[in-house]
Amino acid sequence: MKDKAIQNLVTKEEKRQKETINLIASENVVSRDVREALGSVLTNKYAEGYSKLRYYGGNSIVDELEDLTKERALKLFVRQPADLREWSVNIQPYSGSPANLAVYHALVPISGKIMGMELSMGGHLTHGHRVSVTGKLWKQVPYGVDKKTEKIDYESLLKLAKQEKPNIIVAGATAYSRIIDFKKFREVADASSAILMVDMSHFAGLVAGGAYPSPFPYADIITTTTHKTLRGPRAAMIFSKQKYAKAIDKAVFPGLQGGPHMNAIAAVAVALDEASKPEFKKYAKQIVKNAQALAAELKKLGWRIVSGGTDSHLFLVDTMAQDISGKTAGDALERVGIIVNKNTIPYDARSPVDPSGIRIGTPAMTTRGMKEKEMKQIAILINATLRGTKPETTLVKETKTLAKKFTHGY
Ligand code: DSN
Repeated sequence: MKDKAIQNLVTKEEKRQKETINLIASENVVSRDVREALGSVLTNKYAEGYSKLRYYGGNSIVDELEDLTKERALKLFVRQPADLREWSVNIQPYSGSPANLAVYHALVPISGKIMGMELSMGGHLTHGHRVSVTGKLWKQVPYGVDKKTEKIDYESLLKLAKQEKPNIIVAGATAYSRIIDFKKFREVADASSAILMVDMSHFAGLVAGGAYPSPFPYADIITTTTHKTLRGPRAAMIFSKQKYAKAIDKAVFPGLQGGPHMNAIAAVAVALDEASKPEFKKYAKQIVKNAQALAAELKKLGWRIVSGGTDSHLFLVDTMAQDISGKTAGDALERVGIIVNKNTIPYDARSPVDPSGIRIGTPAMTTRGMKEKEMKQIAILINATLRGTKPETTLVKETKTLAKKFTHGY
């Protein structure tokens, strides 16, 4: 790169990534092919509209690209060929937030109700939170988890939906470690005549790899980002049952977006093909095994894991149970090279800027080649850091040595 200032920052960031242990649940390490597609000449092309219905010339090749990407997306997630006719997919959303916004824009009248998991319980801003535009244009009906089990209580969910009659119910979360029962959500949606949307952004890769139940037999709409467990570029997709497809397409373009990022779409196509391979199934299962091993080891070392464990790629640690705030814990871990994010835990009495816990996820380190043995080592490093049982300088060295052994993907 001729721009030395930027090249220098890219090189430094690559070094930082390789020398640290990345436990951010929503991050991953994409393949070289995904990066090549992102950096390709496709970034030069404007393609407002949809395949064969563009507002610019020169789109015959990107039309092929868009069609192929959609075909790959449907093939990966809609397993039964007979069901393929039922589903449509829009692969133009720039990322998860605009994808969710497009769904509401298409299907929920302004001031209508979005029933979504409360942010502090593990939901997402775009599930109707008041600081997001999704909570300003629409009214959120928030649901949470049971105080004792810290799991979704489907009876309360049903009661709330019947009482509030939301227009749309969103199943999905950013900090909920348990399997979501999509069949129960379907029953709740049917009982309240609501549309059922699943935001599978966090666990899409696990669904693709068969390590998490598929929402496709139950949902009307499924949104997902492509850069988390799915291990693609930063982008998103909206799957919808045919009867909603036209409204969704119109909401994405011209409703909310301009020209699609064709380079990102090409990278999504690459990631979708990678996710269809047998190795990806192994990868998805290993992500869950690693999260379970890490949670179990931390539990053994005396840390309280929210809901007692995990069925997925992530879990929450209640650091306040040991009198350490989430921010203090996150900062201390970052100083030794372990990257997590501070996170609220259900019924948190503290604020999101300094909450009671941290969120830990395994997709990135699993891509880099780690297995259960390394999860045990990471748990020991986390425990020593947070309890201050070893000098920070020693922990910095131990973390770096471990991280540098696992750089697969770079
Ligand atoms: N910020 C993402 C996450 O980390 O879960 C969701 O948008």
